[in-house]
This record gives sequence, C-alpha cells and structure tokens, in this order.
Amino acid sequence: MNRKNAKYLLKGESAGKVFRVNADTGDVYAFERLDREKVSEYHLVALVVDKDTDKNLESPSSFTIKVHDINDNWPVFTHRLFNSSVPEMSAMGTSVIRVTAVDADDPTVADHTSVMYQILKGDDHFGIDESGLWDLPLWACTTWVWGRGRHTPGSDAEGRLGWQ
Ligand SMILES: [Ca+2]
Ligand SMILES: [Ca+2]
Repeated sequence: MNRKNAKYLLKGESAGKVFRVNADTGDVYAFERLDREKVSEYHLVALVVDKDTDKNLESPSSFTIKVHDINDNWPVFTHRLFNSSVPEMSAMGTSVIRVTAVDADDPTVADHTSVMYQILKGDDHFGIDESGLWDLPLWACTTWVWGRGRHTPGSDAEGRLGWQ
C-alpha cells in the first residue's frame, strides 16, 4: 500500500461530531466532553482510502471506544421525603422505613456507586444501618448519604415518621 497516498476516514454516528480522525496519521481525537452516564460506548469504522481515487486501500476496520467511568456523581435519594409510621410501644429494633439513594456512576467500578447512610437529626432515638434501613421509633429525622469512593456529600432527604 502506498502510505503517501493514503487518507484515513471515520464512519459511524459519532464520526465527525464526537470523534474526528487526522486524515494523514489516522489518530482519532475526541472533540466533545464525553459523559459515560449519557453514552458509555461508541462504535466506529475506520477506513483507509486512496487520496485520489477514494478507493479502499484496506478493508474497513470496526472498533469500539468505551468511556471509562469517573466517580463524578453523588448519590441522591429516590424521594425527597420518606414517610412512615410505627405503632407506639414498639420494641427497640423495630424496622420503620427503608430509605434508598441511587448513584448514576458505573456500578461495575469499585466504590463508584457505593452509598452509606447516616442520620443527621434524631439519632438519639433512631438508628440506621448501611443499607438504609431505619429502626427504632421516633418521628422526625434528617438523613444524608455520601459516596464511599469520594467521601463527598450527597443529597439530603427528610424522613417523617409518625406514631400510629
Ligand atoms: Ca458516585
Ligand atoms: Ca461517572
């Protein structure tokens, strides 16, 4: 193949927009900020054609670009307000509510989506375990979560618990 006369081209939905190729060297560049939470992989086809005739000099080659996750999302509660009630005289350790927070990062990467729960107010009457299960009765608590990987604060949620 006469490399001097070769020109590299890129085909695919993201070609020319998200990714561009240097026609002379074949190097592929990203021209947009990539967000794994929006598009996690791109499928492209690379072509080498003759500059003059545009004929393929090699058979097209398909390749996939996977976007590597970074831990850039905080966990957020699935609800702003969680409501629950519990009978009076309930025994200590009675489960009253499970709060849930989710994290948009890649769950297959260690610690990027792990969530811990903590009660900010009301922890003299309530306890919470790491899975978000609240036990012991009282009635107003504020809880928050954070991503274990980054130790950055997540969102706040309020849990209202009332006597039945
Ligand atoms: Ca995260
Ligand atoms: Ca991410």
